[in-house]
Amino acid sequence: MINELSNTSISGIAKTLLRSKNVVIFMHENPDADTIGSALVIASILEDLGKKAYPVCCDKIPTSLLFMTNGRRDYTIDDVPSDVDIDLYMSTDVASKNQLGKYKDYSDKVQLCIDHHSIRDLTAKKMFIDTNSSACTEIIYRVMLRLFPKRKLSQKTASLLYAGLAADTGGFRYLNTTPYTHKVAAKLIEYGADHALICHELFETKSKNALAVEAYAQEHVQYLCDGKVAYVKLYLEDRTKVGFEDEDTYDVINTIRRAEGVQIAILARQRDDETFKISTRAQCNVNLASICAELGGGGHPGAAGCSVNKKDVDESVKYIIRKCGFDV
Ligand SMILES: [Mn+2]
Repeated sequence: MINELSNTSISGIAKTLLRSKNVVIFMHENPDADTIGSALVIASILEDLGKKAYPVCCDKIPTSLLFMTNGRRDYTIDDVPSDVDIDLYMSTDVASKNQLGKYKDYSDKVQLCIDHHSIRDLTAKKMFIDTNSSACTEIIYRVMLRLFPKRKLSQKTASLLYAGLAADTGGFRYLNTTPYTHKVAAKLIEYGADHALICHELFETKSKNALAVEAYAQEHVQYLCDGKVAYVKLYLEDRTKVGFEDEDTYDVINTIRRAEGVQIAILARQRDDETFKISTRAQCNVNLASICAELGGGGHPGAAGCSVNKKDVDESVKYIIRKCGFDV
């Protein structure tokens, strides 16, 4: 299903890329394999076409995903040489202006959004929003096919696209996985995507700090509403006490939602003196994206989040739980 905000097509994306010379591609904050894979493959398409491409992310690439970037940690706007005239700013996998983080002011400059999130406040002149795509890299694969119908994808490109697919479908387990996802994955393996290594890096390997914060979360999780809601709150001081960084908390929400009977999992993680980041997951039929959008966030129906003021965090969590149909 193409979102009603969409006003361009795969060939429209291809035309826009062909017309541009110097392109900035924004990834979202706390970058994941999908936004990284999408941006880097678009960049390599553009480079192949003799253009200049600058993938940009407001946050560092997490250690666990450095296998995708050959160890490169930073993709900042300062990488764009000052004498280069950017003629296209675009974004991949970015749903909201806030997800541009410190580059939020660039949101008005974005002329092309390629994404699979339906609820969004980042808009552009050209939008391709396909909520049926399991991952943004599934869309980028179609762009590649359009631009180079005869060419074999390189192993590197196939691996980057595969990483996005695998990550956003939880290893092809989530509801967003479609027959087409599997077809694309099969093609990417034919092109040499290193699927076993990618899945090992994405799902089987964790930093000791990540394991520590997950253990801490399991110890401190509260089961509310007859065990249907799992909720855990992490404070700034827990970082030094337990020993973890932001990037180590990526899987905490998945750890707490695995408890039997849990339908809604909520993580409230203090980001700084002022704000908490709330992440939510649902195993039942609710639309967390629209609930979180009411609080200024967004995401997918089953996985969404928002940032709230420190003083509002408890009320916001209660609001989300009630909106999901539970008494708290
Ligand atoms: Mn995605």
